[in-house]
Amino acid sequence: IIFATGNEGKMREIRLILADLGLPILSMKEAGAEPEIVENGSTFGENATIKAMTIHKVTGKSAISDDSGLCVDYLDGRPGVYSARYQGEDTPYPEKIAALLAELKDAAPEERTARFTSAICFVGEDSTPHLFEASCEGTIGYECRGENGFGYDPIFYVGERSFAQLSGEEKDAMSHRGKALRLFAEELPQLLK
Ligand code: ITT
Repeated sequence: IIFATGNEGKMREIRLILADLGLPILSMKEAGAEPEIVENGSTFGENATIKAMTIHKVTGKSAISDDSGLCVDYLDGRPGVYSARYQGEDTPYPEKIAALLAELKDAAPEERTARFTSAICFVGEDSTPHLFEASCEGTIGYECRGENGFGYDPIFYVGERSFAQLSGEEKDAMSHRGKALRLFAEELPQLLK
C-alpha cells in the first residue's frame, strides 16, 4: 500500500499505528511516485479521496491517504482544510502558531475549544475509495509546550498536556489520525477480500 503523503510527521505516525497489520506501507518517495496533487476539495473527505485516487491511478497499486486539520470554534472552524496552507504553505510552524494565538488573543478559556479531524481514504484494486473519519476534541492553549509531534501539536491541549508533550503511543491512542486509522484497520480484511 502506498501512503499518499509528503508529510513525514504523518508517515511516522501511520507506520506506528498500522505496524500490527503486517502490511508493507511505502511512502510516495519510496514508491518513486511523487505526482503533483491538487487538493482543491472543500472537505477533508474530498481532499483525502483526491490524494489516494491520484496515487492509485499513477501507480496502479492500492493507496491510502490522510487529509487532516485543526478546526478552531472561535474562528468558525478555521484553519480547517487550509491548516497546512494557513499563513502560507512554506511558513514555518512557529510563525503559523504565533498568528493563530494572536487571532485568539481575546478568546476566553471556554471559547478556545477546537478539534483535529482526519479523513483516511483507502483505494484498493477495484479503484473504489473508502473513507474513514475521526476527530479529537481539545483546546488551544496560550503557549507552546512539548517537543514531540508536528504541526500544531504544541498548542493543542487535551486536558493539561499538549499533543507535543505526549509520547507517540499516547498521542496515537487518542488522536484523530489514530482513531481514523483504527477504523480503517478494522475494515481492512473486508476491503482486501
Ligand atoms: P499531505 O497532503 O502530503 O499528506 P499535508 O501536511 O499537506 O501533507 P494536509 O493537507 O492534510 O497535509 O494538512 C494537514 C495539516 O493539518 C498539517 O500540515 C498540520 O498543519 C495539521 N495537522 C494535521 N494533523 C495534525 C497533527 O496530528 N498534529 C499537528 N498538526 C496536524
